[in-house]
Amino acid sequence: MNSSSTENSVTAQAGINIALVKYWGKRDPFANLPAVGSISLTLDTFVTTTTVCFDDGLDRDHFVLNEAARDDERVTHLLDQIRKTARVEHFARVTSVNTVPTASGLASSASGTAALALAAWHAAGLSGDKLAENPTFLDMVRKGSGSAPRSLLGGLVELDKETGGVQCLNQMDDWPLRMVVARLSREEKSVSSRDGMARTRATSPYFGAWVQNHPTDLADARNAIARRDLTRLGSVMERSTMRMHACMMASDPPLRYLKGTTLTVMDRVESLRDEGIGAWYTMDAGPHVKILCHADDAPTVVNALADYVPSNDLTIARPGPGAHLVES
Ligand code: 2P0
Repeated sequence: MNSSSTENSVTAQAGINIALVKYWGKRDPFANLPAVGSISLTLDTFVTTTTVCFDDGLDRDHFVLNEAARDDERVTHLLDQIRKTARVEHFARVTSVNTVPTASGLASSASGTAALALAAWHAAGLSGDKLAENPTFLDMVRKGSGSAPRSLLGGLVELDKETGGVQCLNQMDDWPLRMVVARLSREEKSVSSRDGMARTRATSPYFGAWVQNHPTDLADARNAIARRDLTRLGSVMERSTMRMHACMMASDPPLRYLKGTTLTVMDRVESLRDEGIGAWYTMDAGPHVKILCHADDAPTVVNALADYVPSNDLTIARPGPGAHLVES
């Protein structure tokens, strides 16, 4: 690669993805291989846009996130892997703009890792399309964040537990689903997903049952997607969500990401269903609630939550594309 310049500056963008069938727990913490597979929906609304430039004028990596300089081990580690693969020695300037609340359980690590890896790969002069099928690239992305490989592809995506590979199950071009995102906090989570998963695996007596029952959730979700059966898919999503939270709550010390407002919103979603509106909730490693519904029902869901969540914190997200390069 040529030395110092900004001509190798590359920008990539990736959306967050929300798991419908959840990933929680690792079978190999070093390789960051999951104990279970997962199925997610990539969204178009909360995205990370990241520019990377390797520059021989730098004496260390510089990372700026939303205009604030940060030291982030995961960024440096990913850049180290790219440098090794591309035989590049220069440090990098990384500028990232995240429209997702960082580290609050809204999957910012997935969109952030996917955008960083894609931009850095190309900025280092590495080539290749279909990177979501490239084992070296996938390995780097997964080590950065276990859920990040899912953000490489758009629509409904399955991550295979055995291979770590991802595949698109449905591009969602002709299935108008929406995720209503109810943001219930701006606080950073107190226990990272990585630490939470390790604690759950080490101490929750339900971890074995979670892993053992998981293939049924995956199979039922795949089946629902193949039939475009939203009612079935929503039910499986809620079941997987509650099984994951039950498993982590049984850890020692207990791990609880859900807040009182989370339960209030869950109650309202259930009562919406009693009123005949197809809406289903899911929560990740944070208090926020994401509600899956048909596009036609999304405004009704938003109205129903208006008494509990400020309108600025309610967003109707559409299915989005996979990580892609954009003009700098
Ligand atoms: C998921 N979560 O499937 C699950 C549901 C949170 C709850 O993947 O340690 O930041 O980097 O593999 O990807 C969040 O975990 O964790 C996550 P690491 P990651 O979306």
